[in-house]
This record gives sequence, structure tokens and C-alpha cells, in this order.
Amino acid sequence: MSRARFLAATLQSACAVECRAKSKSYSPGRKPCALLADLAPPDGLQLGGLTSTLLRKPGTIPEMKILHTADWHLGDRLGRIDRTDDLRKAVERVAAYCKSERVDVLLVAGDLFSELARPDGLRETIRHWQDVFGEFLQSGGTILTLTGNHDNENFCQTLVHAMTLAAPTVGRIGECVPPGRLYLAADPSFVRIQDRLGGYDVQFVLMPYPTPSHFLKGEAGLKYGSPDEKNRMLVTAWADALQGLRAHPKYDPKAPAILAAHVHVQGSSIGPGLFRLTEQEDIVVEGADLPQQFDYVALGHIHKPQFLGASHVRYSGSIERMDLGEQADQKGVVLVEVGPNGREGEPIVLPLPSTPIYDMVVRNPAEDLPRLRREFPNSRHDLVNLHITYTSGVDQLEDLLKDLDSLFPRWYARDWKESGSLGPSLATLEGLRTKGFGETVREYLEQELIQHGDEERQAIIQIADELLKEME
Ligand SMILES: [Mn+2]
Repeated sequence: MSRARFLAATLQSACAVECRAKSKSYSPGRKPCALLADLAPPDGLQLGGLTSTLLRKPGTIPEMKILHTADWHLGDRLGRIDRTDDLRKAVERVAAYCKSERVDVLLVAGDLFSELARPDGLRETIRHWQDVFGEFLQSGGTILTLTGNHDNENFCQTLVHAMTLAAPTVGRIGECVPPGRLYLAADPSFVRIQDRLGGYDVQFVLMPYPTPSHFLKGEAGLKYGSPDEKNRMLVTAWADALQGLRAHPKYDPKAPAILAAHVHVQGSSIGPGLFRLTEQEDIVVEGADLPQQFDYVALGHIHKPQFLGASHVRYSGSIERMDLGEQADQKGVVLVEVGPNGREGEPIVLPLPSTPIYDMVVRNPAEDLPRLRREFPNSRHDLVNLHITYTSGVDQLEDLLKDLDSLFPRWYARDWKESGSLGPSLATLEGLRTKGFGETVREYLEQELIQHGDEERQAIIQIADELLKEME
């Protein structure tokens, strides 16, 4: 340890002791003696184990603090509901944790953007990051990200090219990434980050989702005959790429190492289902050796938070509930500390509040509506899938829909049927018959426009009919 570093460490230790004595928090590398008030969690959050991670033993080498998150899906939609505001709030909470926990590295393990986001939405997302993470980056924090299966390949490749043009030497395999910037990996790679005070490097292996364009390069990429064969090749290519990085001359197997990957690892629990992907389509890789190979494994792709076998191999889960399959998930981010000798202590889950999402069945509107008003007084932000049965001559469908609209303004999907009209057998037959394109469009418009005046509805349907005729 150099004399200057020794002096710095001593001062930091002294400060830590003083801070503890004054019930203040302390973390190395940032302004010492920040008041606990600075650490106040965002609205409504409870921080489990926060204080214990901030109070360090004096005289020890400081650990690098890494915050693991994934599956942001920024700009996503659920049915007719735009999730932008929900997701921005979640990102702001992640940034608040970066500040309150004195995080050094924010690791986002893929699926940053929704495939539903439009170019203007993507632009605004990047702008939002500048506002939200500006302070974190300026104070020397680093953001490491990689691409997932939902990330728009063109857009991410453009980002990577632009960032490489701005800083051509940053991100080369095995090199140190300078702090204070965001780094995005679209290809398998590994970089180092130097601890701000400890003087040691931590290696970060970054494995994007295995797509043919990034993992089956050259001739091999063209030679698969079936989807199954393609998947088998990608599984092998993923393992080979990881093995290749660990065998790289610049990779030090004795130095601390973190893996961040967007992939489905064998043995994980997907809950009710994968997000907009069938199990057959997914690439499932072998992960038995990962706990021994890495000090921490930061996974993305599966939205249900969990660890796999060892507590340091984790899916952080998404930052918000993205669909009905996630209604029971408690969302969060994971904080882990790594020192020169590897992981220090257990990873800690920091909770994120998320939007309630549920199915709502209305069978008897006259009774159900007053009851729902009593039972759901705070449902303005809830994401609701409405299933309505009404009776002609008893219920007014248009009024009923208006009432439900005011009770659950963020319903994201709804269907209704007349109680007498559809017997179960008839309903099944109806479902089995394949509808034509024109019929589907007309039925959709009829449903969507039910609350508009007849004249308006007819006018719009007429325009749609003309367009459909043109297409035919
Ligand atoms: Mn994914």
C-alpha cells in the first residue's frame, strides 16, 4: 500500500468511526459523513439491512458496491396502457438506491428497452437517464449494461457504435473501463473496473442474450436446419463464448469476477410463464459451474426474483410488474459487495414497490359495482383485466362500462358477454371459428368504440371498411 493510499485509508477509517459515533452514515469514495437524512428512502420504501451495510469495520479495505437489476423494458405497453410513467418511477427508485447505498457500479443485466418502444420513446428514455443518473455518473459511478432478447438490435448497435466513436479505447476486452460513464455490451465481452480507493480491479464478464447475429458469427450461423437445431447451437455458442472469455490472456482467474448475463439458466423457476416468449423458443443454458467460477452472477431475463442453488447466483427480477403472471412478485434490486478477495457478505435484496395488477370478474353488475366501490377505494393506478357478464333488459352495458372506467381507469383489457346469449358450447364454437382479417378489425372497432356516439362509431367503421376494401 502506498503512503498516500495508507493515509487516505486511515483518514477514511477515522471518519467512519467518528460517523458511527455521531450516528451518521459513512461510505468510502464519496463525501464522508453524509447525514442519515441523505439516505432517506424514496416514498413508501423500507430498506432492509441498509444501515449494517453502510457501517464498515474501520481499517478494512473498502469493498466495491454493486447494484444488480435487469429487465427494465422501458417504453413498454400492457394492452391499451402505456407503462412509461410506472417504469420511469421504478428507474428513479433504482437511482435513489444508487445514491443512498453509495453504489459504485450499477449493473443492468439486459432488456433495457421494450420491443414496443418507438424511436421517439427511445430518445426520451435516454434523455430521462441523463436526468436520473447524471449525478451518479458525475460522482464517479459506472453503469454496465448488456442487451437482452427484447432490446432493439438496431437501436442498441447504434448506441454501441456512437459510444465507441466517442471513446474508441473504452470497452476493449480485458481493459479497465474509466468510471463515470455508461457502457453497453452487445457482444460477449469482459472489462475491468478499478475500485475507487482499494486499488484492486474487479472483472465483469458481460454476456448479452444469445442471438444468432452475436453468437453464431461466420459460416456456422447459416448452417442450422430447424429452430431446435438453432437453439442447440446457441446453447453451445453461449458456453463457448463464456469459456473463451475466461481463457483470455487478460482474464485473471484469481482476481474477483462478476458475471452479468441475460439468459435462461437451467433450473430457474419461470413462474406462470416467460415474458412474451414460449419455452420452446427460449435458449436454456447450463449453469452448474457458475457458482464456483464467479463471486457473483447477475442474471436477467426471468422476471421472477430468485437465486439458483447458491445465494450469489441471482435473477434480480424486473423493476415493475410487467403482466398478470407477475402479480404475486415482490420486485427489488440486489446489492452485493466485492473486495480484493471476492464477495463480502451475503447479497441483500432492496425492495421496489410495484403496481397492483389483477383480473376482475363482474357477473352481477347491480350487486358487484357498489361492492367493488367499497372494496377498491384506491384502484386508480391498478392495472385491471375486466371480464364482464351483463343481462339485457336489466343492465345497461354502456353505463356499466362507464362506471367500471371510473373505478378502474387503468383497465388494460376487457371483454364482455350477455348472460343469456352465449351458452358454453356456443361460446366454444365461436372461439374455434377462425375470423377473417376484416371481421377481426370490425369487431375490434365495435368494441373499442362502444362508448362513443352511434354516428361517430358508424363514421369510423365506414372509414375502416373503405380501407379494408382497398386492401382486398
Ligand atoms: Mn429477456
